[in-house]
Amino acid sequence: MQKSIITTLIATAIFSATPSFAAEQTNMMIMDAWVRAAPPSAKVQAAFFTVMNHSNQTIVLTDVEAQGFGRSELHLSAKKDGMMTMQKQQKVTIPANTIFQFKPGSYHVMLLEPNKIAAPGELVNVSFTLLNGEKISAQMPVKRDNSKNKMDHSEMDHSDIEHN
Ligand SMILES: [Cu+2]
Repeated sequence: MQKSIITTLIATAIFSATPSFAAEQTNMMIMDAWVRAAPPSAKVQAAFFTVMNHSNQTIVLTDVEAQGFGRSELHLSAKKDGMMTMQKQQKVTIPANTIFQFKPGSYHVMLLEPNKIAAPGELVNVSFTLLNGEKISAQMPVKRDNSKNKMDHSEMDHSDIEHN
């Protein structure tokens, strides 16, 4: 993994006309990550976490994949006409020197096509691809949602909404 990152950075430095990311490895941390527990029959799970961008440059997440899931997507939830909806994002931009939250009702990672729904206590390895080609991954523990309005949100986010 380490080697492939270095190779990517070198390749970027040589071939990119605008090597703005090539000078240093992306200084990004993923904190407080968790995957929301779901019934074994669920079709999707959502992952939440905090991204700390410790650099003076924008970080752009362009893709995400998770072990044990056929497909994963960057999503944004929003309230529209009193209904919670969510949309796939082609990218998520983390401004320089910012703490950016993926949280219920907002940005999240949608884990689709589970081999089997991840149970509380298990870890899901989630890996992000950045615009500069770098990959950053995190182990995200599965936890039950303790928020007050979990019923509303978990049901709406995961059962009533179509994913395409
Ligand atoms: Cu979603």
